[in-house]
Amino acid sequence: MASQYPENRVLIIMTGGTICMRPSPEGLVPARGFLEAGMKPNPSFNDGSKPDPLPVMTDANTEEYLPSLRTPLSTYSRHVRYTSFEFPILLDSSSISSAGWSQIANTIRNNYSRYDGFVVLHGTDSLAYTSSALSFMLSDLGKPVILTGSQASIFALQSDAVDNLLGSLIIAGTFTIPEVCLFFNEALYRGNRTTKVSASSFSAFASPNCDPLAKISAMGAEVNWNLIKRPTAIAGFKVIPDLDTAHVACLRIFPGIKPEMIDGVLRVPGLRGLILETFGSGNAPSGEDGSLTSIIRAAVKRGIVIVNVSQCQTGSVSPLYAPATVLGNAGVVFGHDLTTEAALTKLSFLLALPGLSYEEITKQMQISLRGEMTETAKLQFSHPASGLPSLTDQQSVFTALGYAIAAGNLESVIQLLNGDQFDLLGAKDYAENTAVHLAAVGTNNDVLRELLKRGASIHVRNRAANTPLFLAGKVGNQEAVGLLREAGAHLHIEEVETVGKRNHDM
Ligand code: ASN
Repeated sequence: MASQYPENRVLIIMTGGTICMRPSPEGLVPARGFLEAGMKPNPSFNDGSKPDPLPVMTDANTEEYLPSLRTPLSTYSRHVRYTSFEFPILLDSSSISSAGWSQIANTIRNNYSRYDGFVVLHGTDSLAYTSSALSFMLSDLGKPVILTGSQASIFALQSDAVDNLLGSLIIAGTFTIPEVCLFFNEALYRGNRTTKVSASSFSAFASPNCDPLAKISAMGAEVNWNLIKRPTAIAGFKVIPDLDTAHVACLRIFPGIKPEMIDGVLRVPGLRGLILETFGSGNAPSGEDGSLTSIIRAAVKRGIVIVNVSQCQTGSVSPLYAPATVLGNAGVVFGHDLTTEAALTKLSFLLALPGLSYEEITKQMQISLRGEMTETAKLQFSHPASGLPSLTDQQSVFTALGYAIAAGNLESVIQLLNGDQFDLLGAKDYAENTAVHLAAVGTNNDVLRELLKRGASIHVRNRAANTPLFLAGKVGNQEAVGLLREAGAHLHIEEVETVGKRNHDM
C-alpha cells in the first residue's frame, strides 16, 4: 500500500550484540531473524503496509532482495523504509576485530548509493571502538551511519532496544548527518568521542569531551548543527579498510609500575604503536634515574609511535606539568582529549595507510581528522565558517588568551602560558596588541602582574603605535600605570609628543 508521504531508505546492518540475543544453555547468544521476530510484530516499526523487498548488495557482486518494512509516519511527515542485512556470523561484540570493521565498512560502501542512511546494530561492549574505527575508515562520508545496540534484548520485557533502534532509524532516515554516530539512551553522539561507562545502565555511553550531536525527546530530535562535521574535500565517499590493530598495544600506567613492564610491551616483536594511558594531563613516573624516560626514548628511536592519553575522562593531555613535558621531549605524542578507543583505532588506521612516514603519523595523531579531538584552537571558541580566512594555531591560542585576559581569569591565563607552545608572550592580535596591551586595559591587574613576572615586554607598541602604559593611562587604570612604571615602562617618545601636541591644541 503506497503512502502519500515521502520515505527514506535505511539499511540496517546486523552484526550481533545483546539487542538480538536469546537465551541458550551457554547464556545469551545472538539469534537470527531479527527483522521478522523483533521488528515486524511491533507497530512502532511496522505500519502494516507490506512494502516490496529492497535490494541489498550482500557482497561486492551479489544483489539480493530482502524483506522490507516501513515505519508509521514520523513527526517529520515521512516514513522510514528499511530492511536488515544480517552478517553470516553474528557476534558478541567482545569478539569483533579489524576484519569485522572492514566487513561493516564494505557493506556500507557496496550499498552506499542505494540507501539514505545506515544503522549498524552491534553489541555495546566494543561499540565505542567500532564507532571510532569506522569514523576513520569511512572517508568523505556524506550520509548518516548510526551505530546502536542495547543493554537488554529486544525480546526482553524491559529493554532499551526499541527506543535505541527506533531513534537511530528515524534519525538516519530523516537527517543528513554525514558522520559516524552512536545513538544510545536518547542521545546521538559523535562515534569517535564515545566510551562505554556502564555495563548495566540504559545510559551506557558518555561523550565526555564533546556535546551530543542531537538529543531526542517527545518533541522529536534536536540536532546541534553547529557541531556536525561535514566533508570539505571535493572527493567521493570511500572506504579505507583493514586497520592495523595487530601491531598496536595499550598500557595503563599505575603508581609503582616497573619500567621493565613497559619495556616488555615495547619490545613485543613487530610492535609499531603504543597508547599510554597516563595520569591527569599526561603525567607518568619517570622511573628511578629517568629509566622509564630512557626506555621510552629508545622505543621512539626504534620508530614506535607512542601516544599519551589521559586516564581521566575529561580534560586534555598537554605539556602542563613537567612529567608530561619530559614524555613529550622523549618523543611521545600528546593525545589531547582523545579517548583511548579513538587513539587506538586512529593509530591503527594511520599505521595501515600506505607510505605514511613516522613524522606524518605523529603529526596526524595530533590534529583532528574526523572531529575525534578538540583542537587547541577550538578550546575556547569556534572557527569562522569555512571559506572565511582561518587562524593560525598561534593566533587561535592567543585569541583564547585574549578572552581569558579580558575576563580577568588569572587561572586560565596561567594554564595557557604554562602550556605555551606558541610564544604567547610575543604574540600579537589583529591590531598588534600584545598580551600586556590587553591586560593593561583589563579588569584584573594580577593578570598584568603575572605577565610582567614572566618577562613580557612592556615596550612593544601596537599598530596604533601605543604602548601598554599609554593604554592603561587612557582608560584610567592607575594601578596598572603604577605597576607598569614599576616594571620600567615609560611612554614612547611619539606618545609624549602626541599627548603634548594634543594638550597644546586644546
Ligand atoms: N556482550 C554484549 C555485546 O557487546 C553486551 C551488549 O550488547 N549489551 O555484544
